[in-house]
Amino acid sequence: MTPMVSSLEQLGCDSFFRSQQPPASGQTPGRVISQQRGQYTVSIGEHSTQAVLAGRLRHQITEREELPAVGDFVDVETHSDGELATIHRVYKRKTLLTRRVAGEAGKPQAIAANVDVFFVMGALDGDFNLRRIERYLTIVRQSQAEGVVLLNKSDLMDSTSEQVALVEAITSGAPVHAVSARAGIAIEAVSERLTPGQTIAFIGSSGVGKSTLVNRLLGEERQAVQEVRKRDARGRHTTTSRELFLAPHGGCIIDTPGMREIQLLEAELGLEKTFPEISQAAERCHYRDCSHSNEAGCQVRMALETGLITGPRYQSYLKLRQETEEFRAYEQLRQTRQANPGRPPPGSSRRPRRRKR
Ligand SMILES: Nc1nc2c(ncn2[C@@H]2O[C@H](COP(=O)(O)OP(=O)(O)OP(=O)(O)O)[C@@H](O)[C@H]2O)c(=O)[nH]1
Ligand SMILES: [Mg+2]
Ligand SMILES: [Zn+2]
Repeated sequence: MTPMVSSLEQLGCDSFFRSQQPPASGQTPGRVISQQRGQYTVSIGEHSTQAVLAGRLRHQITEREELPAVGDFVDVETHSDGELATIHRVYKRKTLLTRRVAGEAGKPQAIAANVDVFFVMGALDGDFNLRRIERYLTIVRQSQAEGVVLLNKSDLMDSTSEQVALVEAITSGAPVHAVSARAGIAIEAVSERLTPGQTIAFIGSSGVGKSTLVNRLLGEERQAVQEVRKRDARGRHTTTSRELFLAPHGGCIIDTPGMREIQLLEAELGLEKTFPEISQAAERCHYRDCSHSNEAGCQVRMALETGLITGPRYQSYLKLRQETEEFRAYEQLRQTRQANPGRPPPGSSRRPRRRKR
């Protein structure tokens, strides 16, 4: 057992979790702080313990995203030898960030649970891409957490205002800050959100400086950091697993490994919040399930022509929407198969393509 002086309140256990069913006798609540192949490190306040899923919980879980993730609150039963604990329950989540696992069509993976603010990070010296920021913000908003954009490495720039303005134009209200994790410039934008009971997390490509900022907030070099490759300015995937840390003045921080691709699952809410000008126009399209490509009475195309919607935003939206529709189709197929094992997959009964309003 590793000593870790903290209380569950400091770890973010508030009335949202306290008002859920209390732990069964012999069990204590805790928070998942890291995870390595089926084994979890759970902080139960004074200390942390290694834990595995109880057999019964394992059987109850039917979807992969129901498995505990970093940030989850769980009930554990510590055993008399004090070495290994079992997880009996996962609390209902405040927020949950999921993505599609690369290479496995449609499979959802929980990235982090119960995060209040996700800082979407890019680097001003090259690694920042408006379309990728839109993608991250869509996923963050779908998770129900708040999104804030950080453009890091401002120490390398003479001026940042132009780039900040470019990004602000596509975040639909999410704040954008130019910061330097290494030089400690403007990081109040982050530390002010790091208050007792709050959980913040960093996501973004490898090498943008997530772990450098985490170390600065923790006041010590807890996370390994590595130079980006000179050849292509890419990061080296230094951080390899997600981990939750308790900050010295309260608040929890989750560092994540740089993700090469982050594919969408269900993203309706995220898209609506990230592309408000498009979803507003789409509400007035003639066909409810308009694909906004060439239908008559498409208000999105109309807004595109009048310049209310820009070309790159339109393309970006269509791409993300396509992804989330692929996921839905896959889910539907999977659920039908689960409900009728042995039956041939659906597809023969064609739904009418368009429903007129
Ligand atoms: N100039 C400058 N370099 C920075 C800054 N922040 C981080 N770096 C450097 O960028 C490189 C990558 O930083 P990391 O913190 O390892 O990046 P990361 O986002 O955690 O990367 P992964 O763990 O691979 O996802 C290191 O060499 C850092 O020193 C900054 O504000 N300015
Ligand atoms: Mg890192
Ligand atoms: Zn349309």
